[in-house]
Amino acid sequence: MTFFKTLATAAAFTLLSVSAQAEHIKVGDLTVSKAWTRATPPNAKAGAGFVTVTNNGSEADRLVGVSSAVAERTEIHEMAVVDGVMKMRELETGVEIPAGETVTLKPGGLHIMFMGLKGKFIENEDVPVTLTFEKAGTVDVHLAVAPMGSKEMSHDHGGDHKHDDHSGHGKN
Ligand SMILES: [Cu+2]
Repeated sequence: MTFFKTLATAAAFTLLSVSAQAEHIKVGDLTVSKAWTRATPPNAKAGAGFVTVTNNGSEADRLVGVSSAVAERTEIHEMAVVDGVMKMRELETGVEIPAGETVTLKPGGLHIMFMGLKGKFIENEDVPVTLTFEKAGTVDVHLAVAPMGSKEMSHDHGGDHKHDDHSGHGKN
């Protein structure tokens, strides 16, 4: 009995560590990959998460919601430079995933916004989130936590962001 228990535990553990590195999750016609976030500094109130979604189907879908137990609120945001200033806003109707295309959430663009963080994001750990798509439904993914500041983006909420070119600390 103990032997089988140990085996099962080992198998579960292996699955977890593999998923953190290269998770490709299928839901309906969609594939979710490159799910990641960044370690947060102490007392951070907000964080951003990123995923890549490929639509292998013949109809457009939409990422309409994200939820996670790690934050009080989770929204879908867009960042854009307006008059030389980085601003972000909530996309209330979500993000369209056109048929046959791939949409990438990444620093400086579309992102998942965690607000009211309940704890730190720790490097090499996973942050569980549930994505909701209009047609494909819901899917659980784990965001792999990259080092703090991977691809610099200051992300304090509420204010405007000045665009910062001083991101040259060699990571990424
Ligand atoms: Cu945001």
